[in-house]
Amino acid sequence: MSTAQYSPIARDGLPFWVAGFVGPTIEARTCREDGRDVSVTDAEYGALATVRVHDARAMRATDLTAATTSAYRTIRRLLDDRPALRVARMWNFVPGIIEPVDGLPHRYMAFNAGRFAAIEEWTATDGDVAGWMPTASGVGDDGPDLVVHALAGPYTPVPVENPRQIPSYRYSRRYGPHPPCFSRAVRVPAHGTTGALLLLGGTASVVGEETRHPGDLTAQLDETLANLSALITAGLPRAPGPVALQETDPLSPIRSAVVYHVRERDRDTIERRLRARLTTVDSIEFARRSLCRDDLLVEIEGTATA
Ligand code: 3EB
Repeated sequence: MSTAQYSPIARDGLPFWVAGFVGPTIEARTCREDGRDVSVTDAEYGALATVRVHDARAMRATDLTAATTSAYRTIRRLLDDRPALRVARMWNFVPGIIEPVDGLPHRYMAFNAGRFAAIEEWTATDGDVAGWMPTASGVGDDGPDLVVHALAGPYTPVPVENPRQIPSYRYSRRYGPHPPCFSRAVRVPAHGTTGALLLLGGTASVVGEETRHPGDLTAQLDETLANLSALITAGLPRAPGPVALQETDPLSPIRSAVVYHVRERDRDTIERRLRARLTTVDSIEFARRSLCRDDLLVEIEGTATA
């Protein structure tokens, strides 16, 4: 499907477009510490930092929370050593994300508590939460490890919220004692051009803070596309000009899409519908994964450009 070359960067679940976006690798290092692999790839246009916490699936809730905070602190420390870079986007792969752990219905809640604590520390030094919060994906993993990736670059990412959705960090306690913490998208300069790239975080059939259309794949897909349209409209303001001459399909700026789907058998249906709706994309990747709510069937992330 995608023809992008990923080679120098260990993929570890990262989408193909990331390698093309950061450009050639300058230096890649990995070190193993107690129970974790920590790696940084310095590239021409930014860096990728990854923390893999071994066997997080076997952890108690409190240990998973602490391990998550610690992974975020490690990423923060790695990037403090690179003061020109700022974090634009994170990927979180949480083992057994919607399985219960100790008193919690889902392991995602233990993860969210740890991420919330870490982001609170970050904002204590960086000021207003909404002023810089990275965009993210938070999905499941069938393996035993917690994997957290951060993409940082030599720019100030501009966070974008979706007017159809409550900001994740203001979710009510219905979705757990600590809210998730991510912006819906960030806008960054594209490498070597004056154009902007919108990094679209994981987008699902969530309106306000509620899941819409539980159990209905095509309705969730259409709601997700409506969310992506609203996000692109909010994040990529159009040049002024006669309306008739402007692009009318709000999804046409999408360049890459990554689709996470819960059930293997839904892939063909999703692909057919996306091929019809995303007529200008360069690549669509599919990955079967659990999602962070047990009533979601599909989530889409990617990039868009004006
Ligand atoms: C939602 O609240 C559900 O936890 O990092 C999208 C993007 C979602 C990121 C995360 C979760 C996360 O919209 C899906």
